[in-house]
Amino acid sequence: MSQDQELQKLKTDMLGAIESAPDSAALESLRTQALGKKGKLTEMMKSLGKMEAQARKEMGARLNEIKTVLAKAIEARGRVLGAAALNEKLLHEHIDVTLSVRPQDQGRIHPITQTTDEIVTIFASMGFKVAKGPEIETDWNNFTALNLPPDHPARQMQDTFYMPQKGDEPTVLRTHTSPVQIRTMMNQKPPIRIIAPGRTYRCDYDMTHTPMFHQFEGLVIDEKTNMGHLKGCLLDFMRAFFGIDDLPLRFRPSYFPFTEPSAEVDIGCSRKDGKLTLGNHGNWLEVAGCGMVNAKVLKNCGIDPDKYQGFAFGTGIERLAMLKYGIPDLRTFFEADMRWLKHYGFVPLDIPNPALTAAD
Ligand code: 2U9
Repeated sequence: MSQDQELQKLKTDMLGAIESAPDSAALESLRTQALGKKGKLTEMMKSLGKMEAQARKEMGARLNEIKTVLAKAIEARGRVLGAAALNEKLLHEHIDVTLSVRPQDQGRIHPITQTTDEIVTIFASMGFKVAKGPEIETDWNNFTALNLPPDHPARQMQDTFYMPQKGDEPTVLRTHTSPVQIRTMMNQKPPIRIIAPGRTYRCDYDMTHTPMFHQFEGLVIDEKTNMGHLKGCLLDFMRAFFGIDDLPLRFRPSYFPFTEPSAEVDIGCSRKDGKLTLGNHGNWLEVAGCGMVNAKVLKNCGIDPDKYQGFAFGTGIERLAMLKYGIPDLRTFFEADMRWLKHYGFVPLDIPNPALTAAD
């Protein structure tokens, strides 16, 4: 048999086998035989190098033509087999819509997850985006950029978990989510409107502090953003989150290195017989801190403070969850006690989420 006849036979045989391949496994094996690295055609391609120029050109073209024909045939057969397999599946599979739902007592949504979802939902409805960042941060992102001076108490070993050096720079477990805003300002141009929820770490453990806790902070930067916008934003949020339409909110002057001016945020409450009730009842409860972003912080992040200004705020997620859902002890959040989770956790799919309706 001449080489040409041999090639013709190979093509005819392979085409026949491909067209009658009974299933996709058989087709795959034919693909390897025909086109794979150890396949017949590849082998023949390898021997082209030893041929004379003219013969190599002719043989190369012929082999390529056969390769294309076989690849097309494999693809066509694949489509036919795929459609047949799907038809077969549709014929024999069916969904029993009368089946009852899976038992709902297997697992709970942790109150921190639920509360974070509620917070994000409300801020999303106000046009905020969620921003995230690493929990191991550089000393610069966590402290220096935020105008926290080297001798600030927050920087001391007994307050912050220091991590091994990264090159020249010390790293820390972030003590707040503020570095997320630093990163955002360094990488994006205003207008900026973000919230940053996440885990934060401080060397602390008692009735009201755990070494790991959750915060969310917000940041808005634009040309004319002012403190009135900040107060309106927090008022709308607190009312939506707690589901209390006339919940009062007030600012008390305060000091933070990263904001100027700064304020503590209080909401209305009553403390009758030692019982705390939120609402318009004449008493006040501190729930957050806030202020206009310090011009020095804007400058540190490459934003021109003569053109842009904005506000920031921060609060603890556990604190908001405890107030909203009547959870008395912070430490129980992280004890992984199934009885606690069954009591305070949320059933997946069953979404008793006032934030969803209050924010509409
Ligand atoms: C940038 C600029 C300013 C975020 C702010 C607070 C005030 C605040 C605490 C509340 C309770 C943290 O969980 S807590 O201990 N936070 O009082 N946070 S202003 O200000 C920023 C953040 C980032 C770049």
